[in-house]
Amino acid sequence: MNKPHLLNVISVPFDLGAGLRGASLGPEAIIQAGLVRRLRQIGHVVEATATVHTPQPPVRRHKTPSPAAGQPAGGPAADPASDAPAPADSRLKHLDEVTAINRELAHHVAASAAGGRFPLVLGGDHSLAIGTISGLAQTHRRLGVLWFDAHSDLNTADTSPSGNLHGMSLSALLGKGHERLTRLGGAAPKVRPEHVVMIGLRDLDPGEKALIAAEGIHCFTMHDIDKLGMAQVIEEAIRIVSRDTDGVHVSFDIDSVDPAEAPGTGTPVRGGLSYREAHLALELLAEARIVTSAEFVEVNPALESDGRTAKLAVDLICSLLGETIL
Ligand code: 4U7
Ligand code: MN
Ligand code: MN
Ligand code: MN
Repeated sequence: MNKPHLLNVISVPFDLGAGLRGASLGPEAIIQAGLVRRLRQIGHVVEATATVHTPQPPVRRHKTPSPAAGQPAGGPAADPASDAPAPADSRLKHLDEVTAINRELAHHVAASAAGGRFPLVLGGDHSLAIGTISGLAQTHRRLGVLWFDAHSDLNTADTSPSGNLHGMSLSALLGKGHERLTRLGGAAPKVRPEHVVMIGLRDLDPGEKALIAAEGIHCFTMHDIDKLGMAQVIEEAIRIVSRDTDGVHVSFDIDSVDPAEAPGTGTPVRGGLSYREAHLALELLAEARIVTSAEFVEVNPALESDGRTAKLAVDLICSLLGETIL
């Protein structure tokens, strides 16, 4: 087995980055499916499991006395002390909440990584990658990122068909989009396009395709996986993310897996990774011993009755962390 890790399991019951509610129940379902026991069986030391909650909304400070009862309060008061100067954008749904939770998450992840721990984040929706990776960027200046997803999450307010921030997290990390997201927890960009590899893609919007072409982001679509096989895809992906990097993060959107295996997710797309393809990818990463942090997101237990998607997430996490068949 790999050297045992000191693991910090960081649960984030948050789903306002997605269009459907319910991914906030993901962390609890994954823990209930036996994650911590399985990780300990592999030999890892699981330290305090933290839960990151949305902080209380700040008390609005008004320059004038509060409006009389019955009068509209107007928009949020501008707070000169805040480091969030740019206003919200109506095309970015729940921007305030997404910003707040990701700031909290970035603090947790930065502290964990700085302490030499392996941060394992359980989502929650994929907007949380902004906090996770912004936190990691504080200790990893040249972070490699393996992004498993049916989608590329490369929209911005200008290209998003939905306004949902879970479809804009990777673009924000690359420095594209609203500055409250791109500059969260440190200067943009948090990762460089040449250090990102996407695996499992099969549903992209036109603006996302344009950004991939413009930035030259390495992508292994389902077509590439069908053609080359997962073993070769991961071999090439490992080469790319370990070239000139100081850590490798796995951002695993459960909708990368085929909906037949992972029905409990908000944006399923048919034609995804098989159960074994997903496991093989993560087993090969465990063997390569390059991964320094991970997040598993978009498990939505409200969309299924048998808990199979949370169970799948536990199995996949254990493969990534060195559980072997023999
Ligand atoms: B996920 C979508 F339009 N591209 O932007 C969008 F198809 O984190 C979906 O990968 C985004 O699950 C899916 O809303 C975000 C849509
Ligand atoms: Mn995603
Ligand atoms: Mn997705
Ligand atoms: Mn999704």
